[in-house]
Amino acid sequence: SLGSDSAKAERMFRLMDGFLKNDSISLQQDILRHVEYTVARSRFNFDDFEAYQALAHSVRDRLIERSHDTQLYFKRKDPKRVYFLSFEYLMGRSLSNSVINLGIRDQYADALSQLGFEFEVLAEQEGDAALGNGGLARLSACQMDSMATLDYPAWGYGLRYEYGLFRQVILDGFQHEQPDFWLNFGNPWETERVHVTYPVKFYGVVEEENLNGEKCNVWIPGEVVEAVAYDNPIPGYGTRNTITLRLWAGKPSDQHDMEAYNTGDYINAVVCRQKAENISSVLYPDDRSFQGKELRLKQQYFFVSASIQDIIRRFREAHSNFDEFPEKVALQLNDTHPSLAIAEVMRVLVDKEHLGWNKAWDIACKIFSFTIHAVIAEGLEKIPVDLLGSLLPRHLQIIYEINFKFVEELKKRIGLDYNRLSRMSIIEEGAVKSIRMANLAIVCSHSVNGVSKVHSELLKAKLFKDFYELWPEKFQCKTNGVTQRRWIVVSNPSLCALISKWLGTEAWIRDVDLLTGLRAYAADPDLQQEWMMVKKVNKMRLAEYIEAMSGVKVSLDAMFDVQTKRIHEYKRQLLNILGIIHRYDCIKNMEKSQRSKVVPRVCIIGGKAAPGYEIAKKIIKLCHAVAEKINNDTDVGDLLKLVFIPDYNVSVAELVIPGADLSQHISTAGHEASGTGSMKFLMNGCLLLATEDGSTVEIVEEIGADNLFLFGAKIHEVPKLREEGSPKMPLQCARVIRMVRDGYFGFKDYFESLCDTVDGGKDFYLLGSDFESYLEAQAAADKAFADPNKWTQMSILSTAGSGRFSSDRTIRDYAEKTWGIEPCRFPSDG
Ligand code: BZD
Repeated sequence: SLGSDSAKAERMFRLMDGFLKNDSISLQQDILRHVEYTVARSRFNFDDFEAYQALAHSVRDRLIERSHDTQLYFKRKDPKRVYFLSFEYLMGRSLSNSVINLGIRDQYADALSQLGFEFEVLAEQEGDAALGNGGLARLSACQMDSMATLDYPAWGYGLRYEYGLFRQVILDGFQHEQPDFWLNFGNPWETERVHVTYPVKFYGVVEEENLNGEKCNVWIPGEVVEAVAYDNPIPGYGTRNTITLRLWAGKPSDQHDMEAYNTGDYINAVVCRQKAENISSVLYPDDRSFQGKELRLKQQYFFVSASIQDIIRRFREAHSNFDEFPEKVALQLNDTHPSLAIAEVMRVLVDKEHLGWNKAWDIACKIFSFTIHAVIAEGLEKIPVDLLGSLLPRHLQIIYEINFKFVEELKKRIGLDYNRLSRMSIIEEGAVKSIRMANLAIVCSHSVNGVSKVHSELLKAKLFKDFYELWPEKFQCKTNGVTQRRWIVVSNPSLCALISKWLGTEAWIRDVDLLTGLRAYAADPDLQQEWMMVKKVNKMRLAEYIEAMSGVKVSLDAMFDVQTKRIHEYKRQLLNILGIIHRYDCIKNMEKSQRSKVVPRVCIIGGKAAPGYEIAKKIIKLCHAVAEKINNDTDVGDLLKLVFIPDYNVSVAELVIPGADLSQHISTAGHEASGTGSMKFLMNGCLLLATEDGSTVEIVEEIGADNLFLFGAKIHEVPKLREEGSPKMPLQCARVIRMVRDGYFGFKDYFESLCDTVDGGKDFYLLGSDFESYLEAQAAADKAFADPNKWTQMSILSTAGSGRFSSDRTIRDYAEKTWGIEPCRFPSDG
């Protein structure tokens, strides 16, 4: 009989035959069971995609098991938890990453081969989860992997967009955007929690009510939308811990529609219900700046409100006194996008929990911390007061109150310095009165950080100088990092095996500092030989992909020179293209006898332009126009090729990065907050050609200036160079611009405005003044590549020095110094 709870649990465990097993027969049985009953295909007749689906479902079962264990364990231990709030996550594919983190990749590969399938081929069937734009979103994904691996009691919260980042299609060299309806073929990783739903309110009015003799504010909403949770398991590596990324989707709220049904307008009521789903339907594809659009604001509040309700519900399961809230909860704001959470926490504590304002504020100030990813004031989010007031009337009142109290306090500290007071105010007066979300986040957070050393210094010296002077202790630096699990183990298995062989251990996968052990062998001819072989194999893979995508055949002996990232003027893909034109021009004008000295190059560019970003789109077109000319010039042949890789995303990055010899990170100094692509290339033994910007400065500290190719103006030189204008555009630069202007690559009129950005008198991004030193750095790279042993040594040293740029280091730093949380590891070996 089922007497006690533990007897019940015991019996259930026996009925289920213990946990899922990972021997080859069990895995095969599991996969076939999913083919037959989940995918509903005959196990005697299913294709690769169906095999992938079944495989994914069998992996998902194992993830769910671990996730249950982890959650129960957290519940029992009740540690302080961190809640990571991010509007965007670029997870990419999950299959390979999951089986590697679960430690059962080889078992699966084995099981599949006995069924006549190849693991790698099935893994290719998976589409990317692209719920984000660029660096910020991929960083969130890397950090989730580290939080799970380091056993931190963490949750990620975000939005489940139905349309992820648009797919880039190139027609005639022009970018076109196509919707990414990524859920079309189902998503085996997520679990819909139909019972985890919360109402989210919008519009309406605030009324004052009398509650036991005390005045209190009651918000009567005009619209209510239900948020439903979709849970995505994030497995750690070498641990049983599996944490959750909870994404919210909109669904209609029954509550709200009652009246419409009663008045008989049935059709209209049903149509209105659908509006609710629109909230989470599409990701904004622009990573440049804030969007003062109502839908964007609705998305932000929707995700914040549902997350806060969920966090408070979990807290209440074990606690009744909000004094304990800061001991149990840390909330991390990933940029300003989720910073309405501050007003929401205040609203809940004051209006619903009836805590006094000061007490509520004290709690809020202890739980929030804030990461800034922007560099310039224009990149900071501002929300028009009118918009906020109509959508979230109570929140506007709360923000006014926060600001009033802050400014009063400030006056006491700094006196009546009205200029400074108005700069620091959360409210910006002016043509469009707005809320400065960054100011709100800084005022409330106990920690504010930049994402690299130079960025954090810039925040203190420029963007938030006034705040730094007021609260120097709040300002921190947390240099970004990326996860070596995804960026070496998953994407470069041969390099992974080689590293483990030479270090004599796989421990570096969890303890990445061990990579420095490779330094001792950097000059060893045996390692160099094997290292070169690995690179060759990866270049081969990439070359095949390039040929399939663009029809261009490339030589494996050439240097693969890659610049892949979002297209932005400040990232200077244009400088790269102008450099390529210069290289082409030089080859054309060279004596034939001299050509044997040219180091052959394959230049690879990839990235998406925001749909409304005209100049960025012109850069893409120019790249194609130049490629067309060069690649069809038989006279130049293998000495130079240029290819544009369309639809760059996480899974394409996993193929491109391991195959690169050289990668370019050439932003105008002072414009890239950190840059994380460079870290992935570095881990894969790719040499960097870079400006001293963002995290490159720290990469130089780690691997030494001799092991990469630096060029260009330094951060402190930029303002002066800009003031001077571009007094003399170097001849070489002027010449290549002229070629574009003269129609050498066609589309002469179309490129005019693009050329103007360089030689039109302003040259804001300093292409002209950096051009010569860029060419010098390129020449130095050519020279180094001509000596394969030297190059390989530099490559080994790059990987060896990449440990500091692991997100494990970043997350440990946040956990220990900012969140005040400790690992909470399920007692098992993983
Ligand atoms: O964040 C990027 C920075 O530009 C990089 O320098 C930095 O390495 C990464 C990670 O810290 N910022 C973004 O990716 N920003 C956005 O994607 C974004 C999205 C929406 C609105 C504004 C910016």
